[in-house]
Amino acid sequence: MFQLTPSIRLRRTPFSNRVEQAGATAFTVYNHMRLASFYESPEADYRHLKTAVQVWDVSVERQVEVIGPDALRLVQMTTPRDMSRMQDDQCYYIPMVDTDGKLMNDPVAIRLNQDRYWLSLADSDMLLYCKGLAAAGKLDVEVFEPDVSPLAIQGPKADELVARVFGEDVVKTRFFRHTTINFEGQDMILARSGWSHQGGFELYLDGSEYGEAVWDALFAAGEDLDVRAGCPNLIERIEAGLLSFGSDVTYAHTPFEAGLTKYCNLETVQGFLGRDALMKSKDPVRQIRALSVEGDPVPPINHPWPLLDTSGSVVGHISSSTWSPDFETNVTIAMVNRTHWDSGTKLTAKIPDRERTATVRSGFWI
Ligand code: THG
Repeated sequence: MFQLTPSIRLRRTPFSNRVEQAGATAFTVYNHMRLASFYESPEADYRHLKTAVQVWDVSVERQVEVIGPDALRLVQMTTPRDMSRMQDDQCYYIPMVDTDGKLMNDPVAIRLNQDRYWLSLADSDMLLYCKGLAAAGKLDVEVFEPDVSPLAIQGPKADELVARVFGEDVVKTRFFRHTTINFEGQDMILARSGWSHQGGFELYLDGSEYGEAVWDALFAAGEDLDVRAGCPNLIERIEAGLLSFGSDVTYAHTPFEAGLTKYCNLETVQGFLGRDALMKSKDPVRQIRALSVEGDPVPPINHPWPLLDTSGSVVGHISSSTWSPDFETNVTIAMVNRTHWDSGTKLTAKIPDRERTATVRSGFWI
């Protein structure tokens, strides 16, 4: 196996010391920053996530802060989701799209007030694009990366843990809404959100210097809840159909192909730069589908696996796949051509070990 060459360019996070102490076994790079994983027991981590509570260092979900009188205008230029009715305590999952209607990122947008937003990024350099729009459009905004690092608290016991550390009231926060908590004198945003379907919160750590104290407070308060360090879980996120930008969808896809149609409000949105292009892309010829792949656990995937029809023609690609202990099949995300995307369609998946039958499903698992 290879190791990552140490470098300041490859940024550590405010929680890196704690994540290392907790036994992180591998790192990937995401937004020029380290994302730790605990590879020893993905299945044990999965069971634990579904029964207890985990703390995930997802600092790599870097924020682009857009602040100023033209902030809403700038954010709306990048997304087909209508931002005009967003409330000050809301989070929106938004496709960000270029003028050709192609995806550039799929962040969570957090509205702090009408003139101030955070874009909590997937893995691409939206800071540069937003700065470019601001400069070229002579917009009255500042665009920068604040010292804000998300920490996810996920699992069925997350409510109990955040109540103990941040106060009983925070559990009243609804899904994709946020509230303000105070930690050691510092206000921070806490949202009910996160990259799992097990419930939970994301704390937007405001100030790296608080990182280890927040981490320690969560672990001290959660001992009897069996709180553990974790990371986004591949098995669970495929079951949930949570897309990974760069894997399942890329710069080559429209939000319609990504299955994000419900976040495209082309009839009402004003000032979105990709509107004309997306109006022409409403009927995609390929789209994200959930598939189950038969047989024993598939090997790890590091390149797209072709999907073939009965004549041997390529009709799609698998982008994410792994064994699910709960559903006792290989849960899979794929991009499938319209001719073969109906539920129940059987395809041949060219998986490195051998060819296997894949069946298109009507939806994801959870
Ligand atoms: N949280 C935060 N930032 C992030 C992610 C996150 N940035 C990177 C990445 N994840 C962005 N991608 C997603 C994908 C799905 C969701 C959130 C971010 C998500 N989707 C809900 C679902 O599919 O059930 C629905 C959201 C909605 O209805 O608005 O949560 O996880 N801070």
